[in-house]
Amino acid sequence: MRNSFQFSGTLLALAAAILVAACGGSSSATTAPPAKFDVTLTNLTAGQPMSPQLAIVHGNGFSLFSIGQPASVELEHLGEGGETAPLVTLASASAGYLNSAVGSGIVAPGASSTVTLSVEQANLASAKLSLASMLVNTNDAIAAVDAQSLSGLTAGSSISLDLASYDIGTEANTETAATIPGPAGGGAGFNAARDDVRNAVYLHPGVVTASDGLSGSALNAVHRWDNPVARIKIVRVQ
Ligand SMILES: [Ca+2]
Repeated sequence: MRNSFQFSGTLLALAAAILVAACGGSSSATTAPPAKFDVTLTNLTAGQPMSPQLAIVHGNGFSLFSIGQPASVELEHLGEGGETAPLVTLASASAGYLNSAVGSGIVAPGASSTVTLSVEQANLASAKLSLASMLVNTNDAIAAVDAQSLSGLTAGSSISLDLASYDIGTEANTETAATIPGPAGGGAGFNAARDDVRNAVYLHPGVVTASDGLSGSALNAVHRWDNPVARIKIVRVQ
């Protein structure tokens, strides 16, 4: 009986040790869930629908564009035709790429659209958000933010940013219907030609429109804008 009792006691102690080890192991092996961000784009313009926004989270090693430098062909696809896939391919092949999301559809003037992005905790310190959307009643205008840091956002906090418009410098601002893919023109999007005043990204000077006498322009006064053209709100929801 004594031996049996000792044996049972040993088993109990062993079981307790395993339980403690299992609990301890489970606790230490649990990694914090990824940070999660809701990014909402609001179109502030009167007459410029915006293409589905592309939001990219990245570290060092990726840049959407550089002022004064030529746009990538992939950004040209977005800026002339609202296409996001080429830029997603470019970004995802870069060293700093973390995640991306594309809006669900055209963002009408006054409307908003939200995408959600996750970032692993280990990558949070260097995480940056870049976002771009085409003003579709233009030749090659985008609303954009380049490399906004996300590292300072704690769970439950948010920041809002006003977005300027950029001319990506890949297409002359003729404003003709044939060159404007949005509803004001119904024309073509991307073409490989680079015929802008300079082959570089710069702050957009705005549209001239037929209302101000630009011959052949498919645009009128409602398509004009002043900066900012959009606002984004970044909420860290987790
Ligand atoms: Ca242009």
